[in-house]
Amino acid sequence: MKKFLTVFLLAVMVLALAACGDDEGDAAVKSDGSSKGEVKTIRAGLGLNDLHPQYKGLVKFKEIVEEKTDGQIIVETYHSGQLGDDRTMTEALQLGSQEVTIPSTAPLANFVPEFGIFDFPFLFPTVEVADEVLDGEVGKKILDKLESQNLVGLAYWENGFRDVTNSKHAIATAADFKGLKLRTMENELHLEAFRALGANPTPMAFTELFTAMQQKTVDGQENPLATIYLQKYYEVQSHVSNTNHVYSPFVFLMSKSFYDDLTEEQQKIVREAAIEAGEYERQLNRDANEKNLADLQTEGITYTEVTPEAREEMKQLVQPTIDKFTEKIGKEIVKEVYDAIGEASK
Ligand code: KDG
Repeated sequence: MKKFLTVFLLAVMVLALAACGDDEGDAAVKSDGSSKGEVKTIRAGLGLNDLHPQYKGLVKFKEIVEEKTDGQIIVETYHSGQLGDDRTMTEALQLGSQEVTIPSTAPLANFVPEFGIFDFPFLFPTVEVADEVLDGEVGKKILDKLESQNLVGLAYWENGFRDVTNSKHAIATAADFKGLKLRTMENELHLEAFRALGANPTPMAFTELFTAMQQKTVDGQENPLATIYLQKYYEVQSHVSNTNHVYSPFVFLMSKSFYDDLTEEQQKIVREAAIEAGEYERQLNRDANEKNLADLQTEGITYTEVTPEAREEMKQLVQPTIDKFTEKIGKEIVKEVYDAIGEASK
């Protein structure tokens, strides 16, 4: 009986230790009782809500990764800024206290300035050209620069062409921006470009935006139509215009310390899953953007068309800002991006 008790107690201790795991992950047991090995958890956070194509893309990433790793990597998904905003989540990845986030390139330019190029107003003519350039050589070259920041860039996803909304009046030409208090992303180039258009821009985290519009701290903001509709900005904004002033990419980021700890096979799985889920997200996003202008009008928002001539005037006004940031970021890499756009546009 004593021997049985000793064996029983030892077994309980071993099981308890296995359940505690270590910092790296926990050992999991397959249904047949054999061990799956160490289980790693990815905490993935977004600023947008769970209706947005970005979140649906993240769920797709989760499904692919959990299936292909046979549950050795678990993905926990968080939306609506539950884990923080783009900047704070990117910092958490650097520290290793979060594993994945998918910010816009604009706040990421504060970590790797070259991402700022993609936020040059009126840079990409179409989404197809954007795909080709971002997924091509120069896009990859800029992703690789994240490594020095303790980050790994696995893929570009799509936020989309951004449009302006506000609660004051219709925006048809550059003159209509005059004095408008506009929230921008936390990015110097965005701030200067809107100042050049005559607006009064203020940088703010996405997570604070709805309340700022509701409390009228700002008159307006700019985001793709899918975001404007799915985040219900029509409840606090009355006008939208198709300014299409910038194509905004998302970057699928992983903490470098987490990525380095994965096996080679797992690294391949997460990389391919980020790309596959990104293709899915881009398509959903394009479908949403096409549909959501009508949805916004149904909700009572007034739509104002920006003519090509009016857009041309906006382009002229922001050109000095583009020239300034070309110098700041580096003429060579900017030229590489322009050359790639030229090639992709043929
Ligand atoms: O999940 C992404 C959002 O946090 C953010 O990037 C959305 O475009 C955005 C903005 O305006 O901040």
